[in-house]
Amino acid sequence: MTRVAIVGAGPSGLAQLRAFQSAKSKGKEIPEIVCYEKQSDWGGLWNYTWRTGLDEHGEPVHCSMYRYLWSNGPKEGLEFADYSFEEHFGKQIASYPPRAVLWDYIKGRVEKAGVRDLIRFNSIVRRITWDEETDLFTVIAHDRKADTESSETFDHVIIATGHFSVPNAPEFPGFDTFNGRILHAHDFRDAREFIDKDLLLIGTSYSAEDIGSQCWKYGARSITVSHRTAPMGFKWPDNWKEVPLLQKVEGNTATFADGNTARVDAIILCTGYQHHFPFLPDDLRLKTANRLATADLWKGVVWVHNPKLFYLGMQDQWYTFNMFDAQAWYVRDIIAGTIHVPDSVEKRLADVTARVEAEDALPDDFAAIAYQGAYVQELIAETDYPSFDIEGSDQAFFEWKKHKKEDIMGFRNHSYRSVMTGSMAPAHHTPWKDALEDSLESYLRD
Ligand code: FAD
Ligand code: NA7
Repeated sequence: MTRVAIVGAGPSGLAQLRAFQSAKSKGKEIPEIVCYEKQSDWGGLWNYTWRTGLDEHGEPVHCSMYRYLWSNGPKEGLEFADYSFEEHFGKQIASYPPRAVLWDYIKGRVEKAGVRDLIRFNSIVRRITWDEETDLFTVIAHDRKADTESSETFDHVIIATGHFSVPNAPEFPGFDTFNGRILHAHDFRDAREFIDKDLLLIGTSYSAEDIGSQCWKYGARSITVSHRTAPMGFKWPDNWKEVPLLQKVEGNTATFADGNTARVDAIILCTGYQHHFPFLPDDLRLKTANRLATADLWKGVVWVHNPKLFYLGMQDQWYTFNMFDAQAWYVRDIIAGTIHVPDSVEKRLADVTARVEAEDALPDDFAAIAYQGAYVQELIAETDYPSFDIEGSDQAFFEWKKHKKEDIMGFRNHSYRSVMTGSMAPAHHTPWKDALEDSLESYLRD
């Protein structure tokens, strides 16, 4: 029987498990599946931990999420087409759920599918190799609870280990003598640590925007955001400023490229993440920038140099959960033999080149959203994943961008219409900036 290994039980790995289970429930024969997950529970980044650095087993902590994190885009852009928010919660809910609410939703679908038994928890994959003669992969994993190592062979391997966990952490002159805390966004957990502090953030993408907003919401004295390329340019509160790139720190004084200085208590590097696959040899390891058209993946999922190896969710993301679904259903059908992969590396690479060129020609973020929406559409058109109004989802993202521009601390008070069920999300009972308590129970209260 065909054997498939899935590495990671975050949203991408879980999408793959659900894709196979969905085929099985329709009477199709599916491969034997083993999913390896290094954490003790599922949900990937959404499985929050207070820990930073090393976990209870001495392995690098995967989690990059923090307390008080609310969805940074509308839930109407990420809803599963086969499991709506209304099905899960028994009612429509507001559009920007906190982390705990989204984790609950992710779990609901796979609990219903009954796929937990396919996952080996506390099992970190240490090494994967491919043998040309047998045409098989060998997966070596370490069960950290039993403290035993296993070695098994598989016909296919699906990498779903995410790419927002291993920090890209540049150093700036003077860091080694700075009189305060320096951390990467990956290690940020609780905004209350920075109450009454003057904070310096480096970077201008989601982490800088959202960690800065969290710290502002919970009472930081001031937020200074330093950019390498361009400022974010939102209408920030009075105690928030954007400055050019940091040049050096001396004591607690930071100096920027325009010569201006600021006194800061702590520095948070919001400088992004690395695609990091320490368990893969050179011939199987993806090396790509964080972009919509990744390097070396045919249709964004098939490793061009060995089409028995797949990667899920390696793109930069506007679309998330339903894009991972589209990819998982697609990979499932390649393995089943109903979707055909071109038989030459050149043909597979030509697809990558075309995608890269198309992305490079996009004029702005709106076009980039539509580009990724079209990619999701392209994949689901070839499988039995329930089709949905992707242009309607694009629209929710367009509205979101507009609402952020209007009021960066108020965009999460808006509501959007579900393209899965057609119903409008209610307004949340408390404006985001005043909702300091954000448990699942509190968020779901009418
Ligand atoms: P992950 O969620 O990273 O899951 C990967 C899994 O692989 C983990 O469980 C990990 O333990 C496991 N793993 C890793 N290495 C190994 C190994 N060697 N062996 C075994 N298991 C391994 N998306 C949204 O849609 N909305 C948001 O609001 C949002 N906010 C975000 C905020 C932050 C701070 C970050 C970092 C990301 C956010 N995202 C958000 C994007 C996020 O990437 C996706 O939502 C989603 O978690 C990606 O799923 P994934 O399964 O691909 O990866
Ligand atoms: P991103 O989106 O990859 O952004 C990284 C940011 O870091 C970006 O603004 C970069 O600036 C900046 N950067 C990277 N290296 C440097 C150096 N050396 N100096 C200064 N600035 C630098 O990562 P995020 O963590 O914000 O977001 C990742 C995910 O987390 C995202 O999908 C969300 O869902 C949550 P640049 O523009 O390249 O000059």
